[in-house]
Amino acid sequence: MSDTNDRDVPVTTTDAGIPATSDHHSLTVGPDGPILLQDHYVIQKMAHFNRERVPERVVHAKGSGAFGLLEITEDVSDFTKADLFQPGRRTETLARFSTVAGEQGSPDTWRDPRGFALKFYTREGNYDMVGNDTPVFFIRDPQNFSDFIHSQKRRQDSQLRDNNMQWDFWSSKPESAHMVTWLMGDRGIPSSYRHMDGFSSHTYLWENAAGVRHWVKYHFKTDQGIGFLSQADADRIAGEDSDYHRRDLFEHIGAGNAPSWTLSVQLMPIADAPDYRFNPFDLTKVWPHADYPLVKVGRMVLNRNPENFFAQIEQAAFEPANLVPGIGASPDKMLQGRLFSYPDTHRYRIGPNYLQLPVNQPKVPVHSYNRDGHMSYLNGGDPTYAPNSYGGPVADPACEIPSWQVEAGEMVRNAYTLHSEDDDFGQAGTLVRDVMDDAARGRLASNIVGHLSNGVMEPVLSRSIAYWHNVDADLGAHVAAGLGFELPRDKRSVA
Ligand code: HDE
Repeated sequence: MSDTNDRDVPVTTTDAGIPATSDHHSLTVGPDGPILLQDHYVIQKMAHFNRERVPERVVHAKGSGAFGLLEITEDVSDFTKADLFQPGRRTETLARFSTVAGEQGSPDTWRDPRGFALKFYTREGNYDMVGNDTPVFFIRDPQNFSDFIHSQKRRQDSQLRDNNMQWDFWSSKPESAHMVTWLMGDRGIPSSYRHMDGFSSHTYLWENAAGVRHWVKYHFKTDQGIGFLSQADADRIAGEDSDYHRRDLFEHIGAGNAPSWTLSVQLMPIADAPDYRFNPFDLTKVWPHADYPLVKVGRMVLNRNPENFFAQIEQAAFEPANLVPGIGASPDKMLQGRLFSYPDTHRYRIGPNYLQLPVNQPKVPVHSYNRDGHMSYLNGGDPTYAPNSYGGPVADPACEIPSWQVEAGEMVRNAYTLHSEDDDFGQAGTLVRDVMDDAARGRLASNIVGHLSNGVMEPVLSRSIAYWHNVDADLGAHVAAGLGFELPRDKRSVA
């Protein structure tokens, strides 16, 4: 039986590999009669079609990805023993870039942070660095995450997005000011995924072979240069091509124009943290480069498009808890929350054996004691329990990921202990006054006024003007004037 026909193409089959006898007609009684239940092929096609969708990501639903390599060009072995960061090491990599609040079909050019999720298929298992295109985030405690996202997505009643909701949340949470300044500025709408930076945002922990530890923050600086879209251009493009960034990435890589990023890190000796002038684990803050300059590590190149978007990108599962020896977490409460949330979302969205899917499988043998579960096909053989007397795998204490000294204390629900310069508006003001130039400040004010002019009402409006006044008095005055407000001075303190 040949498995090709006279046109030398494969013969259509059912999912069981059985040759199909027609690509056009269901099996009926006579040409005009009813379809027969025994037409297993047409039933399988219709039934499978009804089951093609898996739940989209609850955040970061719209995204695109590519494969490539991370190459370590410098020697940072004094700071970490992690194998993938050793001099000269080249590691296969998967990257997925995304917006946050939009659904799968939403425009790539909406104003939003961009996900910058990386999976490194290292020789010690998968290491996932799941960051964003901003070095900070809106909130400090994971308990607020679902509330924050609810305020950015769609209303319960109209299913419409609502700027008033967004500003109600932001202006009620002054800790969001630094990130909202990034978001309302030029970085809020990158011109392409190739023209944006990536950051760990969180602080992680590195340990070298001698056990010396440093807190670390990652910076992936685009080698293409930062590019951004004006609000007007982004709005126009959203109507012309909702997949503008997806198309750009796919077509540039397809044409051999591989984008790259230079990886550098900031390193803080572990002993510096307790007395540093602000909490170095506070995700709403950056570490000034004057205090902890960038140390170059290597280069990431994305040079291979996915062949099957659903299998390789839609089902890709990134998790900050995938930490390999030499790299640890940190007391950052947001990171702590994420260590749980990502594998939880994958078990729900894809299934308990999501790590057996080719795109999520490590490139090294797996010897875990897990077994069975839906769609299992890789679990190892017996014994499936430890300890055992029959040659089962044995854990290696030397591979413990680095940790830190935790002071015992009462169980409390509190904000972080304040450091001398902990505040909510200082770094946002520095970003506006010292990092942005006049033109960027002008675009920031215009973007804020434009966003606040769209459906935001009292008491949110006045609170939002006070919020911007607290970031920077001139900016606050520009925003107030842009909205036709002249706020009495005493009204300018934010709650
Ligand atoms: Fe996420 N985030 N996140 N996030 N996040 C998800 O996991 C979560 C946060 C980021 O391309 C989800 O697979 C919590 C910060 C990226 O597949 C979910 C908190 C940063 C992606 C989740 C945060 C990120 C996600 C939804 C507050 C930058 C897309 C789908 C503690 C440092 C990854 C999924 C991809 C996706 C949880 C905040 C980045 C729900 C609980 C901060 C790039 O698990």
